[in-house]
Amino acid sequence: MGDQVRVLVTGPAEGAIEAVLPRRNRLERPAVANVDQAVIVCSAREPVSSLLTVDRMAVEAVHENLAVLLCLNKIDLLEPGEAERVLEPYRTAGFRTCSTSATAGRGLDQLRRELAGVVSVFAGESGVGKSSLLNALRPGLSLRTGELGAWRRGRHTTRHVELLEVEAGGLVADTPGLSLVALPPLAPSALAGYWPDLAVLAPGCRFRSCLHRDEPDCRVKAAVAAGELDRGRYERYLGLLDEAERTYRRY
Ligand SMILES: Nc1nc2c(ncn2[C@@H]2O[C@H](COP(=O)(O)OP(=O)(O)OP(=O)(O)O)[C@@H](O)[C@H]2O)c(=O)[nH]1
Ligand SMILES: [Mg+2]
Ligand SMILES: [Zn+2]
Repeated sequence: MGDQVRVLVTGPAEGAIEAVLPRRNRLERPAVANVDQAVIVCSAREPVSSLLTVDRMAVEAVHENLAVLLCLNKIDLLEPGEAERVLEPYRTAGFRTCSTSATAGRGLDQLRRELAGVVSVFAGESGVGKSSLLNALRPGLSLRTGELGAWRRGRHTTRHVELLEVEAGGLVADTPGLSLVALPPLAPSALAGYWPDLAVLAPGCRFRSCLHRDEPDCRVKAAVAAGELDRGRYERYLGLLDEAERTYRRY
């Protein structure tokens, strides 16, 4: 889905596909090609999204040259100021963000603007409200949405993918998936390159090969200590770094 083709027009309403044009990218889950942006949807209540999952999806998106929009949904369940606290580290990292409530109809105009004219794929844990958001964006659409289970987790309601047209020529794929791409294990030394907030600091480290963990004169660690880099983001980076080391060696 999402392939661009060259069509030979053979009549007033007729054509034949001559060629499938080269793909800019191709995601595995959902299987969509030529995507411009990943909309990573999360929620801070019912369910509480794992930020590790959010960060992992952001790595995958940056790896695939996708623009990232982080969308915090279900803000109707949050205290004032809470949405800002969740989103702030991501804005500082250079990602675009928005906060929405699909059920209370909040933040939808901004989300519409972010989707205009580009091909987006919605990703995020089950139950965060991806299908609900698309339904809210496009009145008349009725994607199935799920009840939350006993643990306030979703139940993987969406099981297939469709490209849907939203405002102003934007196309959106709802997804059943948690992972955007099945990335081969990344080299540990390459991982930080997919974290925009770490990557900008790395040239300040003493060693070019710095992994920002145990090395002396590390600009990244200094930034965490000084409160310039979000500690949560940094710790999740360290977690994925360990994981990269385990899986890359085995690969
Ligand atoms: N309070 C609140 N509930 C919401 C909001 N958006 C969605 N929900 C509810 O959350 C539940 C899950 O919504 P879905 O849209 O099915 O979630 P999904 O992300 O598509 O889930 P999967 O298809 O399983 O990946 C439903 O009961 C929705 O009514 C919101 O903004 N606020
Ligand atoms: Mg869904
Ligand atoms: Zn470093």
